[in-house]
Order: sequence, then structure tokens, then C-alpha cells
Amino acid sequence: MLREYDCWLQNRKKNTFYDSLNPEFNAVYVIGMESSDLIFNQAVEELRTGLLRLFGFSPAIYPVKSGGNDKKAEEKKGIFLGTRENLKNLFNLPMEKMAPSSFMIKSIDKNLIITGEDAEGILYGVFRFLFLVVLKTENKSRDLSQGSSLEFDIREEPSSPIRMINHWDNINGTIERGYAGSSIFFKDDKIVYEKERVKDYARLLSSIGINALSFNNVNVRGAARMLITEEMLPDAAAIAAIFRPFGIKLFISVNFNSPIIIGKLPVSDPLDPGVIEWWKNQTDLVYSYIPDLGGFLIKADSEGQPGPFQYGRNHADGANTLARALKPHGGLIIWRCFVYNAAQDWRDRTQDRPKAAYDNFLPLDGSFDDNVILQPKYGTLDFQVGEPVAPMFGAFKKTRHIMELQITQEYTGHQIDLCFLPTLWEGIMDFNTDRGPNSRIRELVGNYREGSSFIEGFAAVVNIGLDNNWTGHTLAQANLYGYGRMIWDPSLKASDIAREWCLLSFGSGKTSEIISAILLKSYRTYEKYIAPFGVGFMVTPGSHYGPNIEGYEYSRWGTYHRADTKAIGVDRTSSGTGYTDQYSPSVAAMFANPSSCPDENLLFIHRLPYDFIMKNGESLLQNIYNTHFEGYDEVFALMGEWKKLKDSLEEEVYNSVLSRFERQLSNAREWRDQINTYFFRRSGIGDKKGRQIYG
Ligand code: GCV
Repeated sequence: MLREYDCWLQNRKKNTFYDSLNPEFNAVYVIGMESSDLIFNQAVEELRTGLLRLFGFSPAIYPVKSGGNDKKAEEKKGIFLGTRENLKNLFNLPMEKMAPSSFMIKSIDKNLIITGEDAEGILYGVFRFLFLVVLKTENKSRDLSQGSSLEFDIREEPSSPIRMINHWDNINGTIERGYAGSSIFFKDDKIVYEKERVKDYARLLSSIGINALSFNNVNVRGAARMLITEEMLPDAAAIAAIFRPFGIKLFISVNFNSPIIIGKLPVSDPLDPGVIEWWKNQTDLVYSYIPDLGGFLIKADSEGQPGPFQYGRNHADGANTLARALKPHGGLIIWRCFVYNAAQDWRDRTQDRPKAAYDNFLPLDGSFDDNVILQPKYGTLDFQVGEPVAPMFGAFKKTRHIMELQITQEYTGHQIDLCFLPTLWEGIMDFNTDRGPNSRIRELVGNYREGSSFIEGFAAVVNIGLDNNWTGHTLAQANLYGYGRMIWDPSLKASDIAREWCLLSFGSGKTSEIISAILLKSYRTYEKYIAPFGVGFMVTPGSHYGPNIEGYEYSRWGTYHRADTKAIGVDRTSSGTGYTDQYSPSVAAMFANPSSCPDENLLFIHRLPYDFIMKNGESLLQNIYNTHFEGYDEVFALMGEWKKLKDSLEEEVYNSVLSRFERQLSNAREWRDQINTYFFRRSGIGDKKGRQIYG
């Protein structure tokens, strides 16, 4: 890695690549350059600067008029850029219509064509071409190259239309669950940003296929509630303008009580005619500033945020009122499903928080307007390691929806601990909802059709801030990259993504191989030393870093493990809370039986005695001890691997990651010893291998 700031878009030394360059690539013919399409023009610019970055020269750009059989152009040699329609005519190629945002990269004799179905497709094609140049030249041995080193014949389409990033940036400049410095958008209750930095960010996102971004926290508090007023819209419009050429639409998180807060109305009841009128007028105003705004994102009736329940209305009533205000502008309302009772009494065992999202939203399937997109989290508790995929996926039949993931490492180590999340996401994509043929998550990702359970895309809470390397932990860049890649193509494996990211960021060779191996081990290692086997919530309340085993045990949040001297966990089968009944019968049966329930979800679903024998023949308690000793040892080993890189990395990168490994090791030690001691004290049973447990 040469510059952490550049992430996976590193400058390469001219000499590294120049030899493999097709000499004809120094001319770029842009078909249809008379177009004023911002995204198309950005694609041309990205190709020009990308070639400069990789090969050290800026190609000559020649405009070619669209729509004709320009024989002269055909005789030229170089890279041809344009829409499929335009290139088809020019090269007389049988190119079938592709899905929106798709692209094709093809070598024809000495020429190369990069073509998209639309301007977005061309832009994605350019970025993919630039990635592949690096991957092919850095990694000649792999199957990535098709034919000689710079021959191309690929066609790609995105898995789904909504590929979104959510920022939880507060308007005072802090970031809720942010671990990489302050906000790149806000400061002191205002929109404050460095234009070039936001543009660099837009480029990074676009290069991995992101096309939507909400820039403020879903907890819309204080001055952020005024983002949809004339006071702040000019600045919001300026942010939207930076993202626009990169094919990324801005969304604004709004407060459900805006009619009261901004409009000074007595209520925000979604069925009140005055409220309906207010949303319509306010939305018209917003669109007068940002005509292509993606829409609004909302957290309603959740953790203190207001919502329709306060008026006895349901979430379809709430969502549809906003949807109707957005509809004339082509806007979407993205409605989060993180709705549960956050004022629970731990004594009350009749409630079970993981059931809440399904209970609140499944009965409304079919009641939402066609520009409402529901956004449930992938799991039913809250981004805990070891949560099963939520049961509403595969169950919705008449509701547009996307899946929410978390790139920021709220429960996965705060970007201090290394935790490569594509490993988790690969498992999510692989989850079989078993509600009919092709019902794995990766097979359900696609365009919505009435009567189908298609997941129209993803949103993820991002992990970036003003830190020079964007993500605090330099290796956490791989999580942002991995998110974009995996939602573009859910069939990708975590191992493909790790290898790609390492090659793009660090080049080929041993360094890259070591880092890739470290990444690929990191998630399972993290899983070993935190709360055992999916039991969840043993973190420090508030911060969510480090252990506090009973920290949430008597809280109001519905997050209990109920460990006693004999057993641990909540029975969520039919004989318990009935949570598993929300799944298809076969999945419910799979979860209900501890011998078929995946170990990583075991204590999420079951209450089990410490002497329960797990699949590997060891007791639950012994497995808790084993995993926690191993987790610590594995962090130590990963740090050892990192130390091998001392002489091959820039000092800054080496040292900053090393210091995070040191902090991770002390965190893993704390987890290991607190968890082991807790269970030893509770059960009175020691480690059968006699390792040290502090009694
Ligand atoms: C934005 C969890 C987090 C909160 C977050 C919330 C949500 O509870 O701890 O910080 O709030 O999820 O997703 O809305």
C-alpha cells in the first residue's frame, strides 16, 4: 500500500504495469461525447485519471459522434467507450440488451470496448476495467485473466437495484457508532465538508457499485431535524451534487414528528389531513432543491424515535403518507423495521425482542405503497455475532424490501479488533429460507416483482470518518470494499474478496498473501472470544466494546441471556418463546433441534445446560472454555503474522495496525478471562485441560 487514503484505488508505479500495456490503449474514443450526461462524462474522466494512476500517462480522448456507422472511428485503435446501443452500431456487434447499470468489457482485435446499458453501466465498466487491469497484472497465475494478460471478455450486471450506504453521522460532527474520526459531512450543527474529500469518497463508493447514500443519522435529533428546511437544503443540495456524477443518489433521514417540529402542527398523525398536506408541501420544497433526491429514510417507533404508534396507527399508515408525498418526484421512502419494545421489564418473559420485527411487519405485507421499501436488519436482535438471518426474508410476498447490514464495527470490535465481515455476509447470503425453490438469500436478491420475495438490495451502516485512512483500522477498508463487491455479486466468496482487496491495496506477493490469510481468519477468531455461541449481548452497555457479562441482563432493552448455575440462553423454539415458528417449517425444525442448529446460533435459539454435549462431543461449558482460550491464542498468532510484514510495509501502516493488534489482544484477554471466570463461578466446573481460570 502506498497511500492509505487512496484505499483500493492506489497509484501504481508506471514501470510495474507499463510492459503489460497494450500500446493502443493510449487513445480513448468516446462515442456520444456530445452528451451532457454527468455520469457519462465522469466515466470518461475516471478512465483518463485511472490510466494515469496505473500507467503513468493520460490518454488522448477523441470524441466520436453517436448514432452512426463512423467508419473512420472503426479504423482507429484504442479503447472505445459508449453505450451498448452506440457501440453496437459502430462495431456491428450482436450485443443484446442488458439490465440497467450493466456493462460489458471486450477485446476486439487490438481494440477494447467498455460499454454500458446506460451511463451508470459505463461508469461501473470503467472502474471494473481498472480493477481488472491491476488484478490481472498483479495476479497472472489466477483464473482472473482470460487469455493473454490484458484480454477481456466479461459482462456483469448488478444483483439488485438498491445498493446503499447509511451514515449515522450527527449534525454536531460526531458519528453514532463511528470509530474513524468525525463526520465528513457535518460539524457544529451545520453541513460542513471538504469538497475534494467527499468527491474522493464518492469515487471509492462508485468504484464498488454503490448507488445510494443517506448522509445523516437515523436518530434525527436537534438541528438535524431541520435538514429538510430552506435553512439547510442549499448545503444538502451541494452534497447531492458531488455524488450525482458518480451515480449515487442522496437520501435524507427524517424525523417522524417533523410536522410538529418544523410545521408547528399539533400532531404528526399520518392520517391527519393537515399532516398529509404538510408532508406534501415540505417534500415539494425539498425536491425544488434536490430534484433527483433518492428519498427519505426513517427510523420510527424505535428506541425513542417517534412513529405512528403514538396515534394508534400502524407502520403502513405512517410509511404511505410519506410515500405519497414522495411519489410525484419519483422518490422512495425507506422504512426501517428495527421496531421493538425498548422499555422492557427483564422480569417479563412473555416478550421476546427478536420476534418483534416480524410481528410488527409481516401482518402488513401488501399494505405498503409501491414506493415504500422496508429495511429490516439481517438479524433479529441487533447485529450480534451469531444471530440467525431474520425470518421475514423469504416471507414477504407483496412488500418491497432491502436488507440492512453493518459495516461499522459496533459489536465486532470498533475497528480496533480486526474482523473481516465478508465472512459473516457470505454466511448470510448462503442462508436458505426454504420457502420454495431458489430461496437462499443470494438467490432472493434481485428486482422486486409482485408475489415474489425478492430482496431489492442492501443498505449498510458505514465505517468511515475523517481519519486519514477513512476507517480507523486500515484493514477495515476491506469491509467497505467487501460490502460493495458482495452486494454487487452475492455469489462472491469472502476469500475472493479478501484476495482482490489485498491485490488492489498492496499489490502481489507474500505481503498480500499474508494479509489475505489474516483477514480470512479474523472473523472466526473474533467470534471465539466474545459472547459464546450466539448468546449475544455480553458487551459493555453504551459503548458496546469489551465484556460486561451481565451488563444488559437487567436492562430495558430485551437483551437477556439468563445464565444461572445450570444453564444459559433463552428457549426460542415452539416450547419457548415461539420465535422459530416465524421461519418456514423446515428451517424451524432445523433450528429447533440442537443437533442440527448451527453451533454459531446455538445459544440464540436454545437454553441449554452446561453439560449439554455439542456436535464435537464436548460439553457446552468445555466448548466455551476452549473457544475462549483459542480466541486469545489466535489473536496472538495473527499479530505474529502481521509482525512478519515489518520490512515490507510503509511504517505508518505497519505501526498503526500493530498497535490495534496490541489493543485487540488485551481485549481478547479480557473477554477470555471474564467469560471463563463467569462460567466457572456459575457452574463450579473447571476446565478439563487445567488451563488458568481466575476463580
Ligand atoms: C442508530 C442499535 C445501536 C444504535 C442504533 C440502533 C439502530 O441499538 O446501538 O446506536 O441507532 O441500533 O439501528 O437504530
